Amino acid sequence: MSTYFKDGQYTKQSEMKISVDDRGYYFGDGVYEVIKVYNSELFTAREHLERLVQSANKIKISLPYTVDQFIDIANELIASNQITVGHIYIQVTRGAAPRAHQFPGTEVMPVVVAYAVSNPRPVQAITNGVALKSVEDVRWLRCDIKSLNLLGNVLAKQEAHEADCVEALLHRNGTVTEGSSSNMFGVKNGVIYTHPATNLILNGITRQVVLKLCKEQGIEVVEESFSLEESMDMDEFFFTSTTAEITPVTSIDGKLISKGEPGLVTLKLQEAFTLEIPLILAGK
Ligand code: PSZ
Repeated sequence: MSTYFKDGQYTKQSEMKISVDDRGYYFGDGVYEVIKVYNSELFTAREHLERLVQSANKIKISLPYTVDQFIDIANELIASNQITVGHIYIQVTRGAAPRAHQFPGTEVMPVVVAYAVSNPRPVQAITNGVALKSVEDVRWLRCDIKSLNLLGNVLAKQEAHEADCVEALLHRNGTVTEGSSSNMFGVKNGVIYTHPATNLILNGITRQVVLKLCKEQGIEVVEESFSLEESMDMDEFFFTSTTAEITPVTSIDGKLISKGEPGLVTLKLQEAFTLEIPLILAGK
């Protein structure tokens, strides 16, 4: 039976109580983070929690805990649930109050929930690559906020799954933005292209690790948007996220990319990423 954290208390999941008046439930009025755990240790936790602070600031929620307190909570969940490889989920909503769109009074406190789950690295997808389906990006214009309001992402992912694809390749009027839960990268003539970190994408922590690795490996990166048409013509394609790490793309809308196999630049980055995990865990 897994232990969850809510508002300062550790409780069995089956005994957790959340108000039906929680604004997360009514409006998706909150923010969240997913932090990977390797070897029972948090990976890039500070980067994720600093982004949580920024997301909360952008929607005017003041977090009840500091980054260090969140790290303590996450480590307690790893220990009490005996997680070796998995992830921590943390969400903060604006609190529980009778339903009204405007913010409740300052007496209403944000509600913090966190839990830990075991899940292995997605070895098969990472090794063999996966298929993408292009889907129009109809989300709002603040995709830089990691908000609980995920309906656009949910519908895009479902559309991809219904087409037997693992992820949706989102585009606004033909310009590629990101995935439904990932950042997208194309490789052409040895140069990596990815959408700049604007309001139209979430600036992924894995994206930032990959950009750092590119610099170290001497791989040129151009943070400029590209079209869906250009995507089809890339030599290689991959996407990144906390759980997907660096997942190669072998087809887009049924058209093979890089002959349907992970490309060499992608493989080089995957190797560098795997080597980076113990270094980051050791704080180097
Ligand atoms: O378990 C999963 O499927 C996860 S864990 C995190 C994500 C998926 N995705 C985060 C994400 C996202 O939701 C969107 C819209 N864009 C990019 C990303 C990648 O962000 P990082 O690398 O920080 O996880």
